[in-house]
Amino acid sequence: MDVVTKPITPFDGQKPGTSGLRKKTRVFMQPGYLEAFVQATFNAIGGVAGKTLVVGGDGRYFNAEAIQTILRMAAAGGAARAIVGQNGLLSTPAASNLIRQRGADGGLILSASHNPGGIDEDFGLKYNISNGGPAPESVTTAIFDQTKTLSEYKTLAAADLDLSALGESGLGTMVVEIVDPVTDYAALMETLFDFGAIRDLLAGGFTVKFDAMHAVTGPYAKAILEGTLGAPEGTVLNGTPSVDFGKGHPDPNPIWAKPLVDMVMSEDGPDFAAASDGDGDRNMILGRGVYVTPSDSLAVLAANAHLAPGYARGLAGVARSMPTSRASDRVAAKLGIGSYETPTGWKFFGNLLDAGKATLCGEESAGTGSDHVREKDGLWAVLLWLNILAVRKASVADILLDHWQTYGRDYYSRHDYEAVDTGIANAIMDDLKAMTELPAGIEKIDSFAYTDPVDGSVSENQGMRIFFADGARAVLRLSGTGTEGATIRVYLERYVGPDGSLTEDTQAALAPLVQAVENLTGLKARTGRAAPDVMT
Ligand code: VG1
Ligand code: CO
Repeated sequence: MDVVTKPITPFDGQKPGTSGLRKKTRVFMQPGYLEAFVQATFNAIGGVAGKTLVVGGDGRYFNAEAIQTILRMAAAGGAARAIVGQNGLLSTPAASNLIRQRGADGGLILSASHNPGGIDEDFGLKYNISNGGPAPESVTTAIFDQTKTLSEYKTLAAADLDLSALGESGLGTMVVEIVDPVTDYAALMETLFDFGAIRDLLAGGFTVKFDAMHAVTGPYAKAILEGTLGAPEGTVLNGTPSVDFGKGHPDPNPIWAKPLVDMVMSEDGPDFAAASDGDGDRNMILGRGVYVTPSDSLAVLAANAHLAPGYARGLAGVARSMPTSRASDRVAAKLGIGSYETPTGWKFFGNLLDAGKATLCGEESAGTGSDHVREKDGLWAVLLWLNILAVRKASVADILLDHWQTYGRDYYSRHDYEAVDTGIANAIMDDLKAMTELPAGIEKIDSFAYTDPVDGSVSENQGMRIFFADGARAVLRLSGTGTEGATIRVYLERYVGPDGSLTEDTQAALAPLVQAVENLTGLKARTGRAAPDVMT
């Protein structure tokens, strides 16, 4: 075996963010850059000798090339086996499932998720541990430390492998196993949901559109929705993955998936529609005439999950990220089960899921999932909604209204200011933190810190929370997935009880809160922005 050791000078800034390392694709393509991060990861986990790794990505530009590099380095490090999705494709939840099902030691997922792809766009890489979930902070910190001191990396002098041929081959002493990316994942879905009931619903004329946004979920959605469940061909839109996601922004929100939103808002629109993101872990849920906010979706799923066979035994608890609205807390309280508030990023749910404290988890950024894997899962959320719709035989709009009439409504929106000057963004956050005198109407401002109830680890500075006297809440935090300047996220929510006014326009309902945040922070004035770039 021709192991080659190459000297390397550390690269600055290889610090994993909310979900792995994300940089411009050209940054990742610099000689040695990817290699440095991969070697740092291998070093941080005590090497890969004898280990089994799952490798796959969302198919974006540089995905296939990066996989070849990773495989050579894993082989040089003495890994026993690499399980790779055919053509280098694996959705993030499917990768998580494979790690678990195959008892792998970990996995490398190549994705910048909802960020656009292409040579001038974004690329990313993250490491998942043996439970199938994103590496916790202890591991990502160790990786970052390694990137600062690295002096060499190991690779193999070997030609590229054919990633399209299913089956096993050898790379040095490592076995490379190319698997169909969909099969195991689809089988898992069938164990959780009543496919018969969903099939009957679809056969009865209930119409569905799923927008794969030219990203990784296309093959999964086609196989499951149009294949197994019998939805008509054409149910899946933009279903062929492309390296630049059709030059789009594979982020399933009302801005980037606007054509789908327009479709459901028209009179002859589908009964149900959904979209997923670049790597298949996010979901946007729509019904005819209605957009379901991710926070509400989590709450509705928590209240109705028992209608699906995989959750018929009930839920152990529900966890949400801190900026997610408190709608799911209300459901948990009524069910008498645990509810948890974690920092942003799926890695913080891993311990709760492993310990059996939470069954469902969700984030306001269109991520929902359960203990079936250790990542959020876009198609899973779609199937759970379909299962619930099949049992309740009501429209999405009716289910949502019924939910608000039971629990009240948390009017909710996130306003993003993108590519803001980093200095200005930091100053806005610092000023908020330093504020000692609170203006009238504000009860408390704090910086969110989290103590993991399972291992006691503490994560500080996870966003500024502003609690208003009338019960409303605003949160400000800086994105950890952007690749250009800073992105300020402003999360806004206001609760109205079951007897209150439940069907106002969301932005109108939140307008006074937006003004209060502006008065407090001077955000728009200081960034020179008239309006947010994205409102979800
Ligand atoms: C964003 C979301 C966060 C999500 C993360 C990864 O992070 O806010 O909820 O977990 O993306 O999602 P940030 O730090 O930019 O706010 V994915 O689908 O992009 O891996
Ligand atoms: Co994603």
